[in-house]
Amino acid sequence: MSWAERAFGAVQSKLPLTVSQGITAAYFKAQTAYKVGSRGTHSASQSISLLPAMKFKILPALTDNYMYLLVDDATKEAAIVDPVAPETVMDAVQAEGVSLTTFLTTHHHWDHAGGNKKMAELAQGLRVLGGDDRIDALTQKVGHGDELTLGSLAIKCLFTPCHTTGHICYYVTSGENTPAVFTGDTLFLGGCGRFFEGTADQMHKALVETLGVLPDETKVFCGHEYSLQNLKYGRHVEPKNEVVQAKIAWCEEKRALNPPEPTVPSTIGEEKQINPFMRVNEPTVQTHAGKDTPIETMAALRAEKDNFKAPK
Ligand code: GBP
Ligand code: ZN
Repeated sequence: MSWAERAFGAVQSKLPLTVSQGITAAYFKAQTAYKVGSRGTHSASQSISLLPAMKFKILPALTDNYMYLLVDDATKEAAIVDPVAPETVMDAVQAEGVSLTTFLTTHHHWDHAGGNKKMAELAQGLRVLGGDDRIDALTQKVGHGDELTLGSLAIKCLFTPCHTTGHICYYVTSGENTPAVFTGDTLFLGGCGRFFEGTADQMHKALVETLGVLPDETKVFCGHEYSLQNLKYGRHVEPKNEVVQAKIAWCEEKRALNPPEPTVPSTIGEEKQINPFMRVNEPTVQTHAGKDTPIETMAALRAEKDNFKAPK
């Protein structure tokens, strides 16, 4: 862990919320200006259609965050996942000609929920969903299994505490369409979030019992572009896993473009083949960890990944 991450952990746990949010906001703004410049973005924005009903727009924000605009094509009603950069969101809403009615907040961290207040002022009368009282502008606190609709789309809330105690993933379906899930900082492409407020047992439940039972074809839209560093850790855990190696090569191509392209979405089926944290039942992964139960393996992997430096 770097000094900044250590400091962040201390800030998250010890200080009153308003103070810690101010410090965190300043930290993210400084990092973004330093890493991508005041006008730049870390990735190209990209549109994806799961025909006929769902459309997604991937909107990069800060140094490595993703926001997602989710559109019901039939009614042009839209939801935004983690709108940390309100101007970017409003531009996309206008360009797409959609009507924004809903914020889906995955968790209270500033780089996800830090735009809620300003967004709620820019686009009034919206429903703001989330699973944690620390989320700004919340109008509807949701819990496991809660369902809502966005035009013809059905959205189901999946409670996945561990990275934070109130983390929610949002599972979207519509008839015969390929389903999608927004996983915030619980499941990343090839990795998972740090256990800031939870245990290995909880992450195991989240990844294996809650997300891992979704249909294999489900598209996974996660909260950060961490794919290459995660996959390089995955290669360290399972050096002989050829699916991991192929995915590293594919991600390297995407990230070498100018501007770099997002490596999201993956799918649940793919994650089960490449993500060591979803593979804690595999003998290869348990052997690497030197453990013989999935939960001990999960704890050992997370501890090792916390200090892992991916080779360039
Ligand atoms: C990286 O860029 O190398 N591995 C990251 C380090 C999510 S953001 C940053 C990090 O710790 N990111 C968090 C995480 O869970 N990563 C998964 C992993 O490292 O395997 N947050 O808002 C995090 O939730 C945050 C903010 C964390 C500021 C640290 C700081 Br400093
Ligand atoms: Zn987070």
